[in-house]
Amino acid sequence: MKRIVPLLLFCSLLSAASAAPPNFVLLFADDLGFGDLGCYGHPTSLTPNLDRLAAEGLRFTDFYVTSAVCSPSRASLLTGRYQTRSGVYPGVFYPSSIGGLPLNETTIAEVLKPLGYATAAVGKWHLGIGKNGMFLPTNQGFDHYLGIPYSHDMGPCQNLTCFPPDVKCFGTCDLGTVTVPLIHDKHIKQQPANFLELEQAYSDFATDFISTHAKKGQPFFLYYPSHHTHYPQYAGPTAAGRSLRGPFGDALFELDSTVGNILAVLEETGAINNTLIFFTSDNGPELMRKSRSGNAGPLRCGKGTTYEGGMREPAIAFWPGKIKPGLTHEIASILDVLPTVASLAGAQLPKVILDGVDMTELLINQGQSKRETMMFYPIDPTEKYSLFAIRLRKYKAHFYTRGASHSSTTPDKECSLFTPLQAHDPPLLFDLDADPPEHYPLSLEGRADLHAVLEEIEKIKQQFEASMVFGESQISRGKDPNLRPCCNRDCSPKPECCRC
Ligand code: CSN
Ligand code: MG
Repeated sequence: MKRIVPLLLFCSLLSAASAAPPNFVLLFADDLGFGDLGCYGHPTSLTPNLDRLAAEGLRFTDFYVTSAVCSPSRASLLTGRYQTRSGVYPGVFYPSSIGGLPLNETTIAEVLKPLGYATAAVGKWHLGIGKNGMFLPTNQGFDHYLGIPYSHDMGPCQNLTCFPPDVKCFGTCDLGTVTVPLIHDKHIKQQPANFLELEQAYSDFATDFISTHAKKGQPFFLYYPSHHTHYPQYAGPTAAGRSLRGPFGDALFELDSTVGNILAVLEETGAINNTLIFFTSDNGPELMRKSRSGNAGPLRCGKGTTYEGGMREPAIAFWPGKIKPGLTHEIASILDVLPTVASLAGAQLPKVILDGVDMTELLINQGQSKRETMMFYPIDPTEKYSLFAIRLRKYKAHFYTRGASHSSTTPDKECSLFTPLQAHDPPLLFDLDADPPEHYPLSLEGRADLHAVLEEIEKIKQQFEASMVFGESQISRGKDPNLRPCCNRDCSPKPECCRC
């Protein structure tokens, strides 16, 4: 036996050395909650392909984002760092925002480029455009980009094409700004974007990219942050009316169909056994949209809040032959994607403070997570208030709670916009294993064990806050209306004339 072990080790090292570097497909849903997928228990969602990834891959129950809104969460996913470091706060970028994810931040795409990876992003960027498109994906490590660079409600949408075309879409979105552009690399391809054809265009772009590089034998990284499931929901002719759940369900089904197309091309090209597919979402459901909202399942509140519903997300890791089917209750985060990708590819980590940990052991051997804590920043972090909550193992302590406009209209008043900031001293403490919905704060009376937990959390908080250097806020750099994308550069009157 003793002689066999080194031999096995030698063989596996040899095969690891000769194996082609793995491909990565990173799927990121928008405003999709913990309870929205069929495989997370939603009764009327139609998500056969995502459910397949879950059935044949590893499904997470305790996976976290770093912000209950979009841009900060995306910054953390692509950099492995809390948004406070990169300056992607408070709130989100707008079409006329001056700032973006700083160019000196290192994205996953930039981590992989030196190893010869082909890289592409398709969908919702939302990390800035800036002057001359300086913050677009093609300046952040992606060879190619096709997409709308911010939320698709950031433009007039009362005429957003729904299906069938005579069905009026819901709401009006942001009037008075440019209609949403579809950008290819750095150029506006279409304005306004045609939502009836958008998913097909994204799917074709994604599958062409995979097919081209798989056939060449070049390793690839595809990042697909989808617009789907964000308000206002849309779906093309093959998806509209297909789910029992209405417009939200149809949008989710259309996204799921693209996942199916991606799986099919990975299978056809034989790349599937050498590809890690990772799926999660940017923040919890926008409950203010009522029956057109996502769903946080058993978790409290949603988008905009630091309750679990705002920041705990569905997550699935799929890699046939490498990741065994299963379920994990380990704590993990979008922060951990960059270190994991780097480790699996054999890439160098950026020489900056990283907040993520390598999940390889957890993925491949269903081992323990290296992560014991998760920090919860509000959507507008400041050095004064700093962390709103910390999770340590199964415990979560809230130092502050607050409702949010995005989570209003739920029967739970703690989620509502009209519930102002409340400080908690001692912190509200929950046992998330026993009480995932955070309904029953633990009584500390006579509980030396819980006092010890709080003391430990307090120490972690002090250490973390003392070491956190806030990057200059990129979103507070403000707006310049001239930066709004316009396909008809010198036309007037703007923004109405920005149509091509
Ligand atoms: S988000 O959604 O971009 O997915 O977070 O479309 O926080 O003020 C959030 N916000 C518009 C949005 C505005 C969005 C905000
Ligand atoms: Mg979002």
